[in-house]
Amino acid sequence: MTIDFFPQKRLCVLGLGYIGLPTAAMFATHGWHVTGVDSKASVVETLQSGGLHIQEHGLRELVHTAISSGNLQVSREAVPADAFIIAVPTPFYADKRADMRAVTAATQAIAGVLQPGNLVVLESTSPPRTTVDLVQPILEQSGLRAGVDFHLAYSPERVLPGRILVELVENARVIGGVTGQSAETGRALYAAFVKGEIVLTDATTAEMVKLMENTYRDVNIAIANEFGRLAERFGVDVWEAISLANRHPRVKILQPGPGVGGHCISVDPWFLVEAAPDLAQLIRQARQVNDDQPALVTGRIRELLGGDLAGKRIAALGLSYKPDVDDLRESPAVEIAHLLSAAGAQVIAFEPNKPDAVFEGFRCVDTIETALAGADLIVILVGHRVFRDLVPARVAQISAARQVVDTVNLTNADWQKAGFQVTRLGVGK
Ligand code: SAJ
Repeated sequence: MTIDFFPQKRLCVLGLGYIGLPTAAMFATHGWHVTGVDSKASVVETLQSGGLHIQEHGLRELVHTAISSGNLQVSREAVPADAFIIAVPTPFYADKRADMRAVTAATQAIAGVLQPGNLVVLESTSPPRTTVDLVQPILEQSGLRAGVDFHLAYSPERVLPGRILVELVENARVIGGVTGQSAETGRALYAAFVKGEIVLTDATTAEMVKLMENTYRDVNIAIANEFGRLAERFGVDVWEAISLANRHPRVKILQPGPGVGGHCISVDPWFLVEAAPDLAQLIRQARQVNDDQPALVTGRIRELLGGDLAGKRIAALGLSYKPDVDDLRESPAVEIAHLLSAAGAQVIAFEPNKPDAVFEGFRCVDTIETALAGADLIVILVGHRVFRDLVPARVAQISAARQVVDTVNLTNADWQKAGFQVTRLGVGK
């Protein structure tokens, strides 16, 4: 006999960002009646009027299908449901402490409508013990007890921006319950569309798993960046050296670059540092190495331009935090543009996935031609596909600049042939 955990299949998803919206739309197209909740009026209005406030491959169609079927409704208020998913952001304060205000507010909203038998799942990346020490007590203010009257679990999202809809379905999903029954109820929820393995554990282990995954990647990128610095000192091309080292059957070095951005990998390791500063020393050091990359790139450009950036016109190609996404959060490319302009350079930036981006301190333009024309130096900050497809001879016609700084190793010998002097990050002379 199979137990019907959710007879009415009513789900309320709090937070309609890069994770919450795809998740809500996915459930809505798999038989659930979903209310998506966002505290921002602009997000709710945009979605209600058929628009989309974020870009992600395939998301527009999925959200359209979900809303037009009537299975996805959007609101500013949490509503009673069988299950709740919290997918709000957990940024950090200037001193790197986790800012849990959005999680707290979402949890309070759920506490106001919680009913016996409900399931609440926290998906937001959070410091260890958040589910049991922060979320559970707030929900229990309803008078109901976690693991007894309602189910409570933590399930980390692990999808890669750019591949969210594929990975939501295919990735293995970890569900950590405050009790075994809470975890089992979580499995019954996500089984609606998850094809990857669903693995059950306790809530704090699940939180730790998420933080370990992103920290592991951050530390590995840090060592790639440090190898880049060493390669420059020893006259080595780090990109070639990494590719050769990776022929070893047990070595898989990641790629150096202008720094680590996005809302996850550059943020999450701090949650471990904050929770145990005496223990998380390697993690803190790796964060520092990655955070120093933008200043390092800015320093290289200054050297190439004779030690003074004042009045120099620099075309900055790419602003997003990684290739082929429109997300500019915590982007090292944006930081480099700011650092260059703070040093007196006139930065003209072009981000093909967000041509209407606006920043104080430097100018953004909506065509690559406008960015290139009149530049003294071109810096490639993001390995976008469109930049890989650039024809150097054509760039040489548009721009008088003959200096190119490539932070992501996308240039090839054709750039030199077209007359450019190319400086690749991590390549020593
Ligand atoms: N980066 C490098 N070198 C590399 C790989 C990445 O410099 O070799 C940089 C990127 O350019 C970017 C940053 O790191 O600035 C992060 O990019 P990413 O593609 O590594 O990761 P995210 O932040 O887009 O997504 C990560 C993923 N986590 C892991 O791969 C362990 C994703 O699975 C998570 O769901 C996501 O964080 C999240 O939301 O936590």
